[in-house]
Amino acid sequence: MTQQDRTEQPMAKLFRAAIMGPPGSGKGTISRRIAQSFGLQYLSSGHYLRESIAANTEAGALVRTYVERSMLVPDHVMTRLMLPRLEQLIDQSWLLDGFPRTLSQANAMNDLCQMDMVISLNIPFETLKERLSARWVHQASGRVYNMGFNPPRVQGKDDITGEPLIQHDDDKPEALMARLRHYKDVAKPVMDLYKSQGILHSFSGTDTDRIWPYINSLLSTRMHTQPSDYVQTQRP
Ligand code: G5P
Ligand code: MG
Repeated sequence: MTQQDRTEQPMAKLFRAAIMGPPGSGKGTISRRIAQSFGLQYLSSGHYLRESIAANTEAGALVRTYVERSMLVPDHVMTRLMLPRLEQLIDQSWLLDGFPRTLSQANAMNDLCQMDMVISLNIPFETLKERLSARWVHQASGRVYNMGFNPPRVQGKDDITGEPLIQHDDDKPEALMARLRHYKDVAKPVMDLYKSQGILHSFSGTDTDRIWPYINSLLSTRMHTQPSDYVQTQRP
């Protein structure tokens, strides 16, 4: 294909979305379904933070002090972790899980690009408590299991690698309460911002499998039935 062919060929418009919700609300579970169904790149802030902790760098040691106490990692650390990754995906559609989480992070994102959609999950507190205490993860990949909802094929082992699953310190009860309380205070101004931009879509319920069809349908409508909205000429 020549350069001219490439510049004249129409391509799907980029689609940028984020998913917000308290700890355990199903951001990771739903994000993976969205990424798989709609072919979006998936970026999870929690996963990158755990990766940086596992790398044992100076930055990772700093991050660990916040994550282990279930506190938000400072905004400048988060934007330094996430924005360069987004800059690298300048020509791709993506879905962000867990970022932006504060107003300052949302403003930094706005300076980089305008998002098309923000999905907010509104899940009752009791449901969150039950879920997180049953959650186990595969440390290296970030794959998440739930002993009731989404158990591994072999108890205590990752489905793909067979390696042992672990439970995060921040899923233990005391840490969990603090995370849930703090989430509400910090999320409100972020949601207000996206509401004012007309891109916030909230979903309430206790079951991911019941919420998912509504999210799936919203995204299908946005991405498939209005193709003229999503066509642009590729940059030279
Ligand atoms: P994370 O990793 O982003 P959280 O605390 O926001 O962590 P978490 O815990 O990852 O969120 P989730 O992704 O919303 O939860 O939910 P999930 O993992 O999909 O589902 C939770 C569990 O419930 C799973 O076991 C799943 O299988 C199960 N489940 C899902 N649906 C159902 C259902 O319908 N029924 C049942 N029974 N089970 C279900 O961030 C970690 C830390 O990093 C820092 C913070 O310190 C944070 O605490 N951090 C940031 N700090 C500052 N700014 C940011 N932007 C930051 N991002 C991360
Ligand atoms: Mg998650």
